[in-house]
Amino acid sequence: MSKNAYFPNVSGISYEGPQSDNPLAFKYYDANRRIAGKTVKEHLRFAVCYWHSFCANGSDPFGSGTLNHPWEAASNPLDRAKRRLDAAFEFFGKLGAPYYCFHDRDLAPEGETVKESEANLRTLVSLAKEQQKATGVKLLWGTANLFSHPRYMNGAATNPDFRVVAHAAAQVHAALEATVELGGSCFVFWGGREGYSTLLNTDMKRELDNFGKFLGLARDYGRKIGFQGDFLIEPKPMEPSKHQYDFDAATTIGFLRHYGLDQDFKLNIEANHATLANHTFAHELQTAADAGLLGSIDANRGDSQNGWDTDQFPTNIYDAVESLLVILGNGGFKHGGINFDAKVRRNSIDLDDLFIGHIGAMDTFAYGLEVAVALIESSAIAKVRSERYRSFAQGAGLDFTRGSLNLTQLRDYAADLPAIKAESGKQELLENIVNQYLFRGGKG
Ligand code: XLS
Ligand code: NI
Ligand code: NI
Repeated sequence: MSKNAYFPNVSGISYEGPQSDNPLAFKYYDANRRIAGKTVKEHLRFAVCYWHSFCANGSDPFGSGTLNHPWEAASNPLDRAKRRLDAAFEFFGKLGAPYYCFHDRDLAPEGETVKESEANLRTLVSLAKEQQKATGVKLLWGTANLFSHPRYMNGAATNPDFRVVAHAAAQVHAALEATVELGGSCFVFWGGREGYSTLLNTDMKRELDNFGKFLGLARDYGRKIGFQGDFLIEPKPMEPSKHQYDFDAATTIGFLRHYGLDQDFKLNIEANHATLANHTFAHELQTAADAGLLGSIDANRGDSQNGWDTDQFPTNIYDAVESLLVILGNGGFKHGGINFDAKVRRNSIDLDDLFIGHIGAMDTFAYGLEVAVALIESSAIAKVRSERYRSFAQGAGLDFTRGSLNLTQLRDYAADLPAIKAESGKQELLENIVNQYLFRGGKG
């Protein structure tokens, strides 16, 4: 297949700077620019997601597909998968994306039997391996789609029917092998239908125990076949289930610790899932980071006027700054990266729109990176924040921090205190500082 078969109008996306009017050029993402000790590309580790970009056809609950992608024009599912792979790698190369992510069923079609599905996946994995070698594009993470097929309507690892649990295990078994074969850095579990609709038919304790057990088995097999990266759980509060077991970061951290999985599993935090849980993206990232479990992110955005996973491309530079402050504050990504779990709107039907969506998102995070680095280097925010907690850095406050005061000693300390003078939280000042760096474009 020619390297120019599906996107003939686009030769490649390059950096042209903020003054460029070319919609098919980066205005801010300058991949090889060095900042804070690394290139922008190394900091951000962008990944294109296979499902939204190459598998989805724009259908929604009210209407059928609108996108009519040329790579879908084959009647045999395996041929379609091969064409899709060619289109995907042509796109990754032209965009300059260093990574991609997939579900097993994005890459290869499900067969009639477990064995047939495994064989289909192996066929596509060997082709993907060749493409990776030829282009240098790498796999950020793989995952198993344990939610689309009707057999999973009552859950996968948390299904009340053991046969379905075993089927889910077979799928994870193969998806792990695929991920290892392709050198993926992470393996994700998004608990699509791991949850329930009504307690009247649900034994929640059993389902959670089964889920914990299942993930432990996946970890054991992954490690056995040489997977050294992070296993990741992607929290989401709802949709498709009414109650999802991995509601948010805090819930998931408690789950991982309870089942002894927190040494191997970290979190993949998605922006739109955070807002669905009534949190900010930054809150979820910080919760994961504070637990030592921030692994990777799914970058996208929701819509503030409605309550579902609209998976739009992220364009909000303020959010990008806030999230990168947490990510950089945590030492940056190790195995993870920024996966664009985002799709063009169903009326964005030009093939160019797929590039344009990614360009905007990559520019947003590149800009956010500049601003976040400048803010961190200036210590403007950190100074105000540490000043607020200075009373814990000395005297009785330090003793308390070290755990050497009991409740009576605290009482005695308080009894001797003169009247406490309250201090300002300085929120507006801090918000203005963030804006000040945004106005300057992050350039100190
Ligand atoms: C759905 C999830 C899904 C995961 C991968 O809401 O975001 O796309 O990222 O299974
Ligand atoms: Ni996601
Ligand atoms: Ni999502």
